[in-house]
Amino acid sequence: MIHKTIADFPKDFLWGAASAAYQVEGAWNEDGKGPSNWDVYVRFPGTTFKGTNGDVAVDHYHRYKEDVALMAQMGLKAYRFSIAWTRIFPKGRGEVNEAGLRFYDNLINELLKNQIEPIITLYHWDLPQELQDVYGGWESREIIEDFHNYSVTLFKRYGDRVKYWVTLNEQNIFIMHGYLNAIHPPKVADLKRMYQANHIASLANARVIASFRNYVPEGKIGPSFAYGPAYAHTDKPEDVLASENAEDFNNHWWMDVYAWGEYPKVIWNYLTREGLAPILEEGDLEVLKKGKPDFMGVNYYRTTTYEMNPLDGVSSGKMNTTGKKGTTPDTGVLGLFKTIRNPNLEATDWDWEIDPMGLRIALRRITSRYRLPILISENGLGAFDVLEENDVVNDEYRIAFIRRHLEECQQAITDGVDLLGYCVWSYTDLLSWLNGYQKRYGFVYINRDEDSEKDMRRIKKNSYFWYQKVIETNGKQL
Ligand code: BGP
Repeated sequence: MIHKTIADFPKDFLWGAASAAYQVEGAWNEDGKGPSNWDVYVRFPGTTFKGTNGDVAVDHYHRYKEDVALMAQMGLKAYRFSIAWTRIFPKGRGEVNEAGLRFYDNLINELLKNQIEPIITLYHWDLPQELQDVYGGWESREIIEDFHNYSVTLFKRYGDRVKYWVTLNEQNIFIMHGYLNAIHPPKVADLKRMYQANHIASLANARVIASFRNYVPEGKIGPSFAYGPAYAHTDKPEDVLASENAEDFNNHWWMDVYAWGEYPKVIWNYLTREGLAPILEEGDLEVLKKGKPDFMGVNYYRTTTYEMNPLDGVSSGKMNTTGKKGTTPDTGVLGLFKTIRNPNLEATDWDWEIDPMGLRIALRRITSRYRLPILISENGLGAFDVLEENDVVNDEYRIAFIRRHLEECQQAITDGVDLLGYCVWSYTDLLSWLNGYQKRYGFVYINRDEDSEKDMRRIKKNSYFWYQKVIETNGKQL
């Protein structure tokens, strides 16, 4: 669709930026915080890039006032952050830790004082280790009750001040990396277990959304899904079929459940034939159906292009965690699809294809299929930034990246997409789970690297000043 004129961004558009507790806070064992699965996992040799961990991260726990002051100066309208479950319940359940609750009280109040809308993520991957040890974390139905209790504690405490809530961050990623690719905790590679853990996570998600209505009736809640729209490599029908397989298998498997409380039929059938479908208990589907979100949160980084994969084709891949371009092999599911590099797109140093129009396609597909408002809860560019003399970081490539994605958001709004906001990943530089500190995303440079914490001074990159202008003009000046 080529529009003759283009719509403005809505007046109350949430110009935001995002982070996650483990990636920014540090203070991993302070003020009563218990250990999370990530606190434990990073200590196993070879699990993260150069053995990096979030013990100190970028010290946001101690420097949050300085960080919020920078947001305020920028004019940021919304800040998405996650709460560390282990600060609130050090053991995941049982006694609540008042000091943990107070930290987020202070952060929320500081944001509100500066007219910044807080967006809370309930779960951004840092599971209480105790729950992993006692009952196997997401593999046990016990977690549904514990996650509910933790979430309700937060609704009661912050619901008077916080309107926007994200339930699970990228369930598709933490489940697949944790139970299939074995690169996140609990480092399992077992499809059957993966689908079961995923089903339990979906139940936990839906249950919490249903309860939310009782505690924060005016609030808005939804999951954040890592949506990578599928493209067909060629117009050969078998490649189109492969991309349909991928869209159903990698995306609808989650989003249909969020929006409709139903699993996609074709994939359900496939998994049943393979003996991999999750076990449904009585009442499960009703729970799922009661968990309809107010919006679909979308973390968009890239599209993926597919071709048909024979039954003896490619089945496993490896992630590029070094930033050495061109080191990601193709991957796939036998008989369903395999990935292939899209020759029309440039890629980042970590081989993530850059596709701004793919974001419009993502927003359109969600709107057509689910008719839900959308919050872009993450989008951004991981790059090697260089700190030049006089504290200058000339990240023109990041400006170009975000500008192009925002242009496509505006096209999507003109198409009729109900877009609530756009959160750039990330506000400050932070720890990338598997890629260390060298893969930077922030508007604010943090002076630290893998080898040294240095002084962790905050430095405004050029993109900071650019986004400031974008917000000031409500997107008129991109
Ligand atoms: C998303 C996560 C974020 C963040 C981002 C960038 O999947 O929700 O926490 O890490 O991706 O990914 P990476 O750090 O791997 O470059």
